[in-house]
This record gives sequence, C-alpha cells and structure tokens, in this order.
Amino acid sequence: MSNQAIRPKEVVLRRLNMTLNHPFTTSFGTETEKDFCLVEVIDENGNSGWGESVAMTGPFYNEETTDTNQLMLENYLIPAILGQTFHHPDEANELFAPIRRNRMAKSTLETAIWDLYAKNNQISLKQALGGDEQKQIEVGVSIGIHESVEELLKVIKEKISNGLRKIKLKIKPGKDVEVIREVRRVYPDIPLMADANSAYTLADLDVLKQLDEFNLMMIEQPLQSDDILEHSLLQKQLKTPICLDESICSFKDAKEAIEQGSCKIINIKIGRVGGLSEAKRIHDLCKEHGIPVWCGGMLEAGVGRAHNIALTSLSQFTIPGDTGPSRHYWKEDIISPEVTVENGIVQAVSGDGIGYEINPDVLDRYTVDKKVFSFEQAVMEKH
Ligand code: OSB
Ligand code: MG
Repeated sequence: MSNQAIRPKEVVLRRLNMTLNHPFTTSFGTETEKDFCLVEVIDENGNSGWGESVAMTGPFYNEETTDTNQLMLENYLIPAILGQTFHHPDEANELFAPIRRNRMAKSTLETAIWDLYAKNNQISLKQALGGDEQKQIEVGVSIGIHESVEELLKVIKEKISNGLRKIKLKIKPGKDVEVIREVRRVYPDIPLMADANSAYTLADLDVLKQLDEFNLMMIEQPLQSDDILEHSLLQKQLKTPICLDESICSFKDAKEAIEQGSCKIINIKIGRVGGLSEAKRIHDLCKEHGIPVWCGGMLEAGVGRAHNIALTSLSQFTIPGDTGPSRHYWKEDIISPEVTVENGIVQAVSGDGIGYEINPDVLDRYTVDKKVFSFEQAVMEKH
C-alpha cells in the first residue's frame, strides 16, 4: 500500500446538540439529548477526516464531559496536530502520550486522522484497520431502564421483530432480577444480556448470583467503574460471563483484566480507550487470548457510528454490537446515507475512509458553536 503522509492544515471544531428520539436511562442517569464535539481535520490536499467525541454532558459514565473534551481539543490537542506530518495514524497516539488520560478527547481527533489516512490512500477505513470489507456486521440494541415491565416488553418485541441480534437491558439495584425474570418468561431464548454500569458492589453478591438463572450472554460492568480486582473475585462466583466496559481504558487494563480473570468478554469502545489504534491493540490481545469482543455504543451520531462499524470489521468482533440504525436514535442523522440495518445486519456502504458523507444541511441545523483553527494562525500567534 502506498503511504500518503497526512499534514493537517486546518481543524474545524463544532459543537452539536441533537435530541434523542427516546430518553435513555441507565443506572447513572437519563439522557434526553446528545451535546457533543465534532471535528473535521483538513489536510493540505483538501481532504477532510471526521471524528466525533463520545463524551456525555456530565461526568457520570466516566470522568470526561463534552466541556472537558472541548477544552482539551482547543487548548492542547488541536494545536498539537497542526503543522505535523503523520505517516500513520498510530503516530497521533505517540504525539498525545504526554497528555494524561482524556481519552475521549484524544479519540475525537485520532479517529479523524484515521479517516483522513484512509481517504488519502483511497481505501476504506475497514481496510486501513485490517478488517474484512465483506464482513456481515451484526448488531443489537441497548434498551434503557423503563418504569414498567409492560413498556419494556413492548420495546423488546419491536426490536426483535426488526431482527436485531442481541437485546441488552440496563439494570440497577431494584430493577434487576424481577425485570429479567419477566423478560425471560416471555422470551426464553433470545440473546439477552444485562448492563449495570457499575451500580453494584460485592455486598450484592446474592442478587448478582440470582441472575445466573437466566442464561444471560453476559453481565456488563457490574462493579466499580475503575475496578479490575473485585471483578475477578466476582467472576469466580458467577456462571454468567462478566463483560467489562468502564474498567477497560487501555491495552494495559485489558491485559490485567484478562490475566486476573476479571472478565470473559470485553466491550471495546473507541472513545473510552483513546482511539482506533488502542482499540485495535486491545482487539488483537483479546484474539490472542480467545476473549470474544463486541463494539459498545455511546449514543453516537453518524460519524461515531461509522467509526464503530469500521472497527467491527475486525475478526475478533464475534458478538453483536450496540451500533444500531440511525433512525433508532435520531430523526435525521448528520451522515448520508444514514446507517441502516436489515435483519440485524448493518447495510454496507462503499467509499473511502468512513464511507459515509456528511450531510451539510443537517450538520448546520444541529451546530450550536463552530471554531476554525489553522496552522498559519497558530504560527502567527506564536510570534
Ligand atoms: O454502558 O454501554 C454503556 C450509552 C451511554 C453510556 C454508556 C453506555 C451506553 C449504552 C448505549 O449502553 C449504547 C448505544 O445504543 O449507543
Ligand atoms: Mg456499558
């Protein structure tokens, strides 16, 4: 593969606000809208790479927020890439290494550089990552906590009839065993899992053990968001496989979790681990250890969704991910075509990079703030 160097010349940082079709409730709160940063990295050839920040408005899933991401991008990350030459997107990781954590902020730019790299080399992002262009990408849906089980059952019925391949239910103390029991009574055989978003402690062992009765594919992140050790103690007590989400922020975390037996499955989220290069390293490690992985979602708009789809083309993504159709989340998405799913399979698009175009009208409609950073301006300000 010829290797076109990337020289970012200008970055457009937008802040968008989009209303979710349905409020989404987890053990840490309810989201009604997505307020997020979107970057466009423009190089000297005039190509654009796109990246989306998956941070939430408040610091409740992890410590990052939309505001902290914007600040890190404006003050540190965008100035760091302007005027640089990248021969491969992995170099963005090295460039950002002196800046501690802030992984979602870094990922916003890093994923845009990957898109730009693929576009400059006239290949798809799937190909650039080493994925299988033809892979059938299976997806499921993550369903928030509902007031009533009747409501929840209605949503599940609709999603199953649409052919989605996995039903993930959010749980929290008091909204767990009885809810799952009811769902299993109506649907004894569907691929079903539960996500606790860190709502339990080892003191809840009795409740967590009761979940073993329901043949769940996995329980996601039952314990503290930064824990690895206690999950290994819990996994020894449970038949249900534990899947880690919040606890895995890096390759090193994944290595520790696998070596300690803290999980049998890993949910890889690009933003949480700092970008596609790190996500791929974690994928490769899991493959080496026979740990199945799947791609988690963060209520992304189209750009984040497109990056998730590209990542999922890697071979160890063997469990259906969260990357559902745009229409499940949004009245209209910022990409064209929107992400569509038929019988649980993401419909393929062709095109270099992420493979989807940005829809400029929709983009403008949801943009609440926009700033342009250029290399020339950065040089001038230094003098
Ligand atoms: O824990 O996977 C999670 C959404 C926001 C924050 C955390 C999580 C989620 C989801 C939604 O489960 C997945 C999606 O549909 O994008
Ligand atoms: Mg989760």
